[in-house]
Amino acid sequence: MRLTLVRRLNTLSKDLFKIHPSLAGGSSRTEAVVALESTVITHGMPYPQNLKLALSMEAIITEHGARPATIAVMDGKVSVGLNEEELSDLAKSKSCRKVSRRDLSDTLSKGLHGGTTVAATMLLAHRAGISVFATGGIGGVHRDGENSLDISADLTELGRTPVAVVCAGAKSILDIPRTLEFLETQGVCVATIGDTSDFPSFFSRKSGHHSPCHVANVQKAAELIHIQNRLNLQTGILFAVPIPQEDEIPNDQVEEWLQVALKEADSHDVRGRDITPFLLKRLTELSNGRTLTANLALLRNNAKVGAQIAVALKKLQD
Ligand code: PSU
Ligand code: MN
Repeated sequence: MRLTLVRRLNTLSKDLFKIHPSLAGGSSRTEAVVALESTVITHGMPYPQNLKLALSMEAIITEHGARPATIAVMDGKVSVGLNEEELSDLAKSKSCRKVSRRDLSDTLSKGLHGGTTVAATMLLAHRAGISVFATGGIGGVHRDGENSLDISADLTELGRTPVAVVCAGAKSILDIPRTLEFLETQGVCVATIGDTSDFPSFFSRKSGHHSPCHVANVQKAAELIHIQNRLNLQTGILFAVPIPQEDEIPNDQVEEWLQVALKEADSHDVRGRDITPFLLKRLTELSNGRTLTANLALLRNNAKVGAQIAVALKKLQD
C-alpha cells in the first residue's frame, strides 16, 4: 500500500502505526488534513459528551473540506484516523492512559490503549506528515509552577515539532504570563487570530495579557505557517482563537470555581498528570455543567478554524 500522508514513516517505524484507509492509499493527491488529540476524549470530559464531541469535530472538519485524523494509541499501536467504533471504545474506556511524549514507548510496548496529549499528538502528527492540529486547551506552566516545576510537555513539544496547533488560549487553571514566557524561550510563535490584542483564556475571550502576535484571519494564519515551513524553523506555532462570544464565561466567575477546585486538589494531594483532569472535572461540577458547555463550543469552533487553515495552507503549497 502506498501511503500518501505517511511520508516520514520509514520501514523501522511503519509497523508501529495504523493509518486509517481514508488517510493512506493509492491517490497521489494529498488533501488538507487536521489532526485531533484524544486525551480530551479519555481524560478531558465525561461520556457520552466526549464521544458526541469527537464525532462532531470530525464532521465539522469534513464539512469544511479537510480530512480529520484523530490520533490515539490503540492496542499498542499508534492509530492515525479512528473509526466510530474505536472512538467509542476510547470514549467509554475507564482504563485508558493519558499519554504524553514520555509515555509513548512504554504504552506501545505494553500493548495498551492511550489518549494522546497535545505533545504526543503533535509529534505523531508530524511523523505522519500532518501539519495542522486542532484542540481546545494546551497544557502550560501550572500556578506555583516556579516551585513545583509542573510545566506541561506541550510547551517543549511546541518548541521542537513543526506543527501548528489551534487552541482557545491557555486555561486560567494555569499561570498564563509564565506560560507565554516559557513559549517565548522555546522560540514558539504565539499568534491570536482576529481583532483582539489579548491572548484568550479558554473560557473567556480575554486574559488580561497581551498576545505576542496577531493574524487577522485564517488566510493570514496559513501564510504564517507557510513562511515558517519555508524557513525550515522546525518549531511549532500556537494559534489562539477566542471562544465564540455567546459561549464565553467571565474570568471572575471561572476564578471563583477555580479557587475551590485548586484548594481541593491541594488537600487531596493531586499532582502531575492528574491535576488537569481533576480540575476540569471539578469545574464542570461546580459550574453545573457551564464550563463543559463552553468547552464543547470552543472545541467545535477550533475544528472549523483548523480545517479552514489546513485548506488555505494546502492551496499555498500546491
Ligand atoms: N486542557 C483542557 N482539556 C484537556 C487538556 C488540557 O482544557 O483535555 C489535556 C490536553 O491533552 C493537554 C494535556 O495536552 O491535558 C496537558 O496535560 P499536562 O499538563 O499534564 O501536560
Ligand atoms: Mn504537568
